[in-house]
Amino acid sequence: MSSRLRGFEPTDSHPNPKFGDNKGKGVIDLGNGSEVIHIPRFVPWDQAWEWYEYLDKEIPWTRPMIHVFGRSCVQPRDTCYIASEGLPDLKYSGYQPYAHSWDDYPLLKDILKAVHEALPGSYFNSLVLNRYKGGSDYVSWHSDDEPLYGPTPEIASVTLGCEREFLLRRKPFKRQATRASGQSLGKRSRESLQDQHSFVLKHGSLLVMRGYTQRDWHHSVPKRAKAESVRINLTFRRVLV
Ligand SMILES: O=C(O)CCC(=O)C(=O)O
Ligand SMILES: [Mn+2]
Repeated sequence: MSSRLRGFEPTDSHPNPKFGDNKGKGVIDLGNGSEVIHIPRFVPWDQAWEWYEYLDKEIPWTRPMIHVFGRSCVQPRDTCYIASEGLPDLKYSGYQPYAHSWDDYPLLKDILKAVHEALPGSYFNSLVLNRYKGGSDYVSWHSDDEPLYGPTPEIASVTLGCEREFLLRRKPFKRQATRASGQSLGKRSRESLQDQHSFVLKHGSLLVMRGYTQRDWHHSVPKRAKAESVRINLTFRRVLV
């Protein structure tokens, strides 16, 4: 086994190693029209490592300055933005990333195709790539609720390399609204109104957030104290035109 693979041994095999193998797919109803889909074995192990190697080397990663809560800081992960031509500009935390072309990175078109095949009816035209170089790189609590994605964006997130924890937390005003309503909830409703969810996003996995997840929930990839290796994340979104 190469040193690249140390610590990343697959915990389960790929009995049917082809694209779109939805084995292990889980659909989590978050309630109130929000939904998460988790496909742990979206892409076969070796294929995912080929993608990782290419992206780690070829993507023009940057670590920009961003502005959060009135303060400037360096974004705590590398990033790159890809978008189809003619879309409105993306801007977040006071930063407007340069939109690279899909044509410059043919592999990204292949990955996009695989994501579209796994999610019939979906359509993505932009991609935010993130590279977490170790456990101290992270993304803090936020939602991808920029107006250019519309009210119910679908966001498909592929993980390559080191696994990381991904957290979802219901936004506070929703929790207050639910309690204030004073309704008595049945067992199923209580379960679907759980306020936090945690996923371990493994090498080759796909996580999808749908419906009102961005309106009603925050998500984050927290820091990890123990030393970790590099994780590359691809977050596909649809910018409305
Ligand atoms: O790395 C991840 O899994 C999430 C990244 C993310 O939330 C974002 O880029 O908006
Ligand atoms: Mn996000």
